[in-house]
Amino acid sequence: MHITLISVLIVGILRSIDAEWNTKDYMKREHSLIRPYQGSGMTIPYWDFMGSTMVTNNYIRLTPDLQSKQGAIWNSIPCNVRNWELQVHFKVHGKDKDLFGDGFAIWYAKQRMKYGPVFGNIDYFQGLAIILDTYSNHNGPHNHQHPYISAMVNNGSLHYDHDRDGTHTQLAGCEAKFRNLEHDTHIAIRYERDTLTVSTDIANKAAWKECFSVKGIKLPTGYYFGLSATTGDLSDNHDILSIRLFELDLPDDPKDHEDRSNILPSAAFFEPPRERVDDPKQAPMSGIKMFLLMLVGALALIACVVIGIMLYQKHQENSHGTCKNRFRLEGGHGEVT
Ligand SMILES: [Ca+2]
Repeated sequence: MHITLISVLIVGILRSIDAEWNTKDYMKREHSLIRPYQGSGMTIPYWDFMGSTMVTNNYIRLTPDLQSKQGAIWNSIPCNVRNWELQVHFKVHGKDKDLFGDGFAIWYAKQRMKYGPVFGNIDYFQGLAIILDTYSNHNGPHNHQHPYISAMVNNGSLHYDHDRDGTHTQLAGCEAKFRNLEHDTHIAIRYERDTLTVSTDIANKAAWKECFSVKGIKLPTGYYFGLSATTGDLSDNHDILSIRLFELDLPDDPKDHEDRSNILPSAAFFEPPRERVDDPKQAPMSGIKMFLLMLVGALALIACVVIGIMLYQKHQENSHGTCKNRFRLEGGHGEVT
């Protein structure tokens, strides 16, 4: 009886470990939101909600598929984890096949529980925004398709420009067709050693696909996680099924003990506005590749010239030699006769 119970427990523990990325990464319950959502009464432990947000047994609906709604949920505990990964299981869906919006955003921000124009949160925010934009606002030439996932880091001085879909303040982005899918859709935001990597699992393959990765991102500790969504003239259901925060186990990170509580959010690299690079991660790589290719080319050219000269000299020597031999042979004949 006891043995069965223990083995069931062990199997259960092993399974739960297996489901995570790294066995040494720890899920932080106080920054996560998993079913059953509700504690005693109507409250959700560690989370506050506002606006049109509706909590059901199976999902948290930030906005219904109705016009002019905004809703949000915010973690009530500041996050003091230095290296983390946030995994969000979401579902964006609606009646209309062609007309829908606006999308939702995942925040790691200083201020929480505020209404505003940026997907239901304040403009000039401080922190990080991962924006899952389903509606293209700009009328000019499009440099990418929607839905579109992008990242923005703000120290409080930048304005999110809806008319340009935030393209001139984004760090990086990728197209992602995550809307109205029958299967589960997930996004992972990984912040590890000042590198921000956003991946999606929207192809029903149970595997992460990298959307983009940006180095040189400095985020303070002590900010709050939140999710917000808005609808305008166009609408969609923006549902959150679960939020899981993992503390990444990086024993070799020397900066792990550096105090990050009072720094301002900053990003070393910004994408040039309007000039969409196909893959932001490969942009610096191709420069190095080009240089290496040119170097190899130059070396090959020098080698060719040197070998050419050597061959020419050898050829000259050989032809002289042949002449000499012939002369000797002919000479020899001459001597015999
Ligand atoms: Ca938009």
